Amino acid sequence: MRALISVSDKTGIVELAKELVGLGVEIISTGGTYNKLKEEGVPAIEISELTGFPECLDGRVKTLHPIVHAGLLAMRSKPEHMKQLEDLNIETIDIVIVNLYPFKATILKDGVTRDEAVENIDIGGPTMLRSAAKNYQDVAVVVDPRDYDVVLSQLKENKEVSLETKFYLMQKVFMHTSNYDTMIADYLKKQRNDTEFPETLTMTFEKVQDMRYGENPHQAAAFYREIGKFKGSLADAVQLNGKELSFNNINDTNGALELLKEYTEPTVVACKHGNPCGVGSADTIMEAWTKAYEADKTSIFGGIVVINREVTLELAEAMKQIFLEVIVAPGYEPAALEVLQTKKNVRVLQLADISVPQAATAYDLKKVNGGLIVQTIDSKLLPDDESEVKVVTANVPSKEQMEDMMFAWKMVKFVKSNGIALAKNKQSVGIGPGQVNRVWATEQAIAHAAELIGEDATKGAVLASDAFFPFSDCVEAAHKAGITAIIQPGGSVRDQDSIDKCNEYGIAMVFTGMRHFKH
Ligand code: 93A
Repeated sequence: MRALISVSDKTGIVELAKELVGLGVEIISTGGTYNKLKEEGVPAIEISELTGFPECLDGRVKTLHPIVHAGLLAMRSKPEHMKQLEDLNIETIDIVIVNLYPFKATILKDGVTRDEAVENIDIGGPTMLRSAAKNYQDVAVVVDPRDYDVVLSQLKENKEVSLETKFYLMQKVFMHTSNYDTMIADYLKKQRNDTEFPETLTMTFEKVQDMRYGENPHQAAAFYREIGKFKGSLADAVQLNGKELSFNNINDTNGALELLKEYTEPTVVACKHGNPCGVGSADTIMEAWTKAYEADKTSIFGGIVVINREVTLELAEAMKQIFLEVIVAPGYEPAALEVLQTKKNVRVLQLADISVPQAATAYDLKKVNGGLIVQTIDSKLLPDDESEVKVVTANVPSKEQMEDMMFAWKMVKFVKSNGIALAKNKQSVGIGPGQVNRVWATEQAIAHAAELIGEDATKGAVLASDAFFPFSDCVEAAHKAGITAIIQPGGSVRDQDSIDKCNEYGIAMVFTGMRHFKH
């Protein structure tokens, strides 16, 4: 029996080879692997000796030789195949142990160049894996070090690897090589930075962990990480306290973080069930917290809080008073962290690059039954051409109103549609998420403000709408509540009705020319 061993990651290989030699297996190996085995006193034949051809081109050609591939692909059950091997003086290879050039580790290195990445595309390794796997009835092919044991134990017990195991190993090979190639294709596509949608879409995600359950306890779930570097993403965060994140935690925290990235000044965002429930911006992070908290002291309970400044002791003490599921911030004062760590259940995460936005070319994927809908992320806030953002009423908004409108506009982008957000002094005062009718969303935001903050909360507030007003009824409702300025995309055939109503009530209205549906 002959085994070909060619591995980049050489952990455990000496022990395995020793065991194989003990079982009477002859070892063939490539340069680096051969040297390692030789150093450890394991007898092996160098690949160039087998092929009679030197490894060349800086190792780009090592195993790419018919002596290797005929030895792997010959079907032992076909007399013609065996006769041909004999005529060509080629011997069969029965076991292949290969792991590939570390393409993933290479692209994850800081400052890696494209050439370095390309040099780490393994050609000979996958070729051997595929040859061996295609001939799985006759060849046992091991690509995962976790399978060394099963192969060894079967060889020890039965002097051969069972057909069932060989089939399992074959299946793993094609899963592995297809993921390897997908990773390469994905990396190269990102290098080109295009937004083209390819004919077939393949992406590789690697499992971080199985989860206790999904959105509900009867749903199974796992978390997969996209391969690459994603600064400012949850995958980049370090957990400092609490249980592992649940499915809903990850989904909600992701949404909260994307919203937070819209703001540069000290800001706190509280989210619940995928919608913001309180947002505050201020000169200090403590004031921002107070605004976010006081916007809705009820819904924040069991919510997600994301913060774009270091958490101070004072802030930690305040957050400790309520039950929060997740807190994410770029840093924590040591004393603040100690306070938060006294609460066993709160998941505390540190995300240094919390404000780094996603690449505008990143995909937003949505699985539907029988398919996948893919779009680029909603990376814009306003149109590139700023002249599209215009005041459409006789009444021109004040500087403060304009600031509040932008504050609310950023927020409403992340409110489920139909979404309405009210703000005053850079504090969210009412949010109407996910209604099937826009006027209901408006009414809900107003009712939220009155119930949670007080009857006067909407007096002098501004309103942001994620999409245009189909009728002037929202303006009516806003006026009744004392709202003085409105920001919305515009673009309805009935825009003039809404403009007229605003003029009648002295409300200032701005059209942004950009819609932000979020379904
Ligand atoms: O450069 S390659 O694509 N050309 C080859 O012919 C080849 N054969 C095996 N890379 C090749 N390999 C890879 O070399 C294996 O997949 C393995 O990762 C690595 C082991 O090389 P060494 O034994 O010299 O350290």
